[in-house]
Amino acid sequence: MGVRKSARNLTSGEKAAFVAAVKRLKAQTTGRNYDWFVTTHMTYFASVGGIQYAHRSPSFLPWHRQYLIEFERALQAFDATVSIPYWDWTVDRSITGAPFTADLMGGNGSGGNGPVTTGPFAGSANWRITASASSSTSLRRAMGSNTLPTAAQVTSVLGISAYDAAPWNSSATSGMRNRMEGWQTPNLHNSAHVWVGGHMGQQDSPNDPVFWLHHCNIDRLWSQWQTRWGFDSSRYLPAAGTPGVVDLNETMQPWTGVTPATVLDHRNTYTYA
Ligand SMILES: [Cu+2]
Repeated sequence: MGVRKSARNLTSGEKAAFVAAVKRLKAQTTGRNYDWFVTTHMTYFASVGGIQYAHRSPSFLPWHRQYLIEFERALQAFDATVSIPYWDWTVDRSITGAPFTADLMGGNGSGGNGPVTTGPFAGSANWRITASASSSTSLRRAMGSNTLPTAAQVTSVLGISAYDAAPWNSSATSGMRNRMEGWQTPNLHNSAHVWVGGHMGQQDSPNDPVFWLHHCNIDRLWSQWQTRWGFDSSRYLPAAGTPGVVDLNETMQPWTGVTPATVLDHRNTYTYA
């Protein structure tokens, strides 16, 4: 079972292993390769068949949990020691600190919204973007245009006992999920996408490998919320009969046999250090 660690605590060997596995998945030309993950995120960015799976809906958290599990399994097929690290942006708040170092994610883009110039993903020769919402073939970042969420803001969101609330979308004014996703103050998940900028601000955001570290942290915060309020199925809403969203026992596309209920308890698959 994998243990997901903070990016700031990875050894240089663990950083190199993670980067190498990501690059091997990117180089894979068939099957569920890196670009499959990017295009899947683009497809499910909006509603599919009238259902909001990945965003602006209760299944934001379980959909991305399954998405990260699949990505992590794909990396582990190359190197069984690899787990996705998390970026705790309440602690690591600098453009030049972890995880934006030359031995992991690399740093900022040049100019306003330009190509990343340092690290393993700098320039299209090292990391060519092919499945994209824009024409750039180089990874772009424009970091620091807003303020990252604080530890106090995280604490406030984790203290909300209700998982989600009607109308079950980006307009929900109560419940934990919409604050965690970021359409209600304090806008946790969305704020960090905006703070990195560039590709991270677009629907093809998984083109930036820091996407996985950010979503790993969001999943970790959900796990902390579950540790406090419960991992059982009563801690997901809505339960049944809700149009346009994924109820507790409804399938989450593009997977088969995967529902919010099947991913609620992750503790036999991975844990957080
Ligand atoms: Cu995201």
